[in-house]
Amino acid sequence: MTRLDVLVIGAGFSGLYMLHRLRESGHRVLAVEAESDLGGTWQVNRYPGARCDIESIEYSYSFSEQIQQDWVWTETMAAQPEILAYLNFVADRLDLRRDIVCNTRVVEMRFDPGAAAWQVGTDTGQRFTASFVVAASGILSVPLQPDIAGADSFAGVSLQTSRWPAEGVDLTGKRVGVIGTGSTGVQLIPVVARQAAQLTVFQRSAAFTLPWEVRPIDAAELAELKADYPGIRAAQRAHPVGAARLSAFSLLLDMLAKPPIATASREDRLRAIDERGILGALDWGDVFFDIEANRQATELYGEAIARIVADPDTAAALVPSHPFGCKRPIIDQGYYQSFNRANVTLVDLRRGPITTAIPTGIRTEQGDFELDVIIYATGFDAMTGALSRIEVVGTDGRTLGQVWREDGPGGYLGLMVAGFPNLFIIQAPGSPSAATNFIAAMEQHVEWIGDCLDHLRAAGYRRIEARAEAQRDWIEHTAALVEPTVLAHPDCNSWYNGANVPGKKRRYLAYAGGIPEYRRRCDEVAAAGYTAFDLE
Ligand code: NA7
Repeated sequence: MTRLDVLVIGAGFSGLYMLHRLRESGHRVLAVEAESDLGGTWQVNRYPGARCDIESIEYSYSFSEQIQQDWVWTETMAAQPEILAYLNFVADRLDLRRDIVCNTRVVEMRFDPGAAAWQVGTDTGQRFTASFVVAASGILSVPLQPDIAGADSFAGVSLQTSRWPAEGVDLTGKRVGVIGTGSTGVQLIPVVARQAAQLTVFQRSAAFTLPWEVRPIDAAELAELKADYPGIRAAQRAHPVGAARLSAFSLLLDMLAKPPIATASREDRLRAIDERGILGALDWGDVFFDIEANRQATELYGEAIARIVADPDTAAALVPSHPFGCKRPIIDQGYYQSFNRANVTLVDLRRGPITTAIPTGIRTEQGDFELDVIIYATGFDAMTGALSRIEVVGTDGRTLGQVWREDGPGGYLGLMVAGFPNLFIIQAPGSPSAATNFIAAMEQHVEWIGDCLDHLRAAGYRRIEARAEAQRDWIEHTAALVEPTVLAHPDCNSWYNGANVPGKKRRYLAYAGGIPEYRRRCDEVAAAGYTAFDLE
């Protein structure tokens, strides 16, 4: 049994910074990591084309001037290998590895009220007693098993994007099927199209994508950026989505200030797509609040796709049927162009779904498709998935998974859940997390939790717990923020509101009020001595 002040679950972006922050202020802390190495999301999502959709200069730690000056980004939006290399660089620079236990998965946690501590069990048999636990287990870390009958009967190779083999996979000469056209599928498809002999894309929901060039950063530009880091970080900190430069979110937010489509003439609309292609189709101020405006923008989007995709049936099938803005728009690199290749076929599952996997491929109501490889890009049990798979037993005997299943996903400030004292969750439901630059939101969480734990130690408190009433108010407040937007539309089904997981209670999972406002509210609670929580 190892006795700790704080146990951190996970050694991805959040866990690494949490470990560092707590070690700096003298807490006895260890991080346990289920994978064989650190990196979290960027360790396991090694699929071809994996890349961040936020500029690296902002999708990176801001807490160390030395690290941001010393690290060299080579592209505007880094690909997975570069981000993983960056995390390894940070871990080495801060000497974090000595306090990370890899290949160890937390499987159970029980709160012992007498000791005011968590008893933690792992799959290796190693046990910990920790006064506090910080779950940095990731918001998109549990891949969803697709509900396709007979999946195991497929005789070829089955791959999951978020568990891609570290040694890579050669798809040359192969007949490949990709299931899923979310962010992952849209990144993967153009790359696989260039490699495979044949690519069949199985699309259940078409995606809105915003084409954007990812380009190399040369030494001169990087030097300029580095000289301006104070300005870049200040702008980022003041920005609602924590990314003032280009990102899928900032594109969306910038649209709010644009003229409405509802009153735009046919000429204005056509000019928009003449000049800016599919970006121009969506760039209107009213699409986020007015469903009819949204429908008109989608129609224009369809026209813009038809200018890129040569086959009219394929072009029509690529037009989404859900409102724009209710899923994270995807930054794409030649996605639509891929469908002009002779070796790429789109199967629109709205015309007839997959019925089963068969030894030779995929059977749909439209016919059979012979494949050597099936790639599942079918998403995640987001936000609540990782902790629901650990038996986290709280004070009323229910597990956290059970509480979220029965009462709906939630937490006070998106940081703690009533009934689970001394457990902090980085990016719990109700935190800005998924609606923002994850790294900016995560840094705020780590710093707030670090300050809170320092305070509890200094003031002699051994137990902190969210109050049920405060949590209820917070959940109502977060729901009210999205009520007037397309995010609340019944056709908005995605991991953002749990609709992608059968049985998950539907609730928008992120805080949509922006990081600065969120920070202000969290700081207010801290300045008042954390008395919004029950302290003992
Ligand atoms: P997403 O965005 O949840 O996308 C998953 C895709 O997989 C989506 O197109 C789903 O269609 C599709 N899907 C899921 N199950 C099936 C089955 N059974 N049959 C056919 N198609 C299916 O996950 P991503 O990994 O792409 O992106 C997650 C986040 O990672 C992203 O938002 C970024 O923040 C980074 P559906 O829409 O459910 O009809």
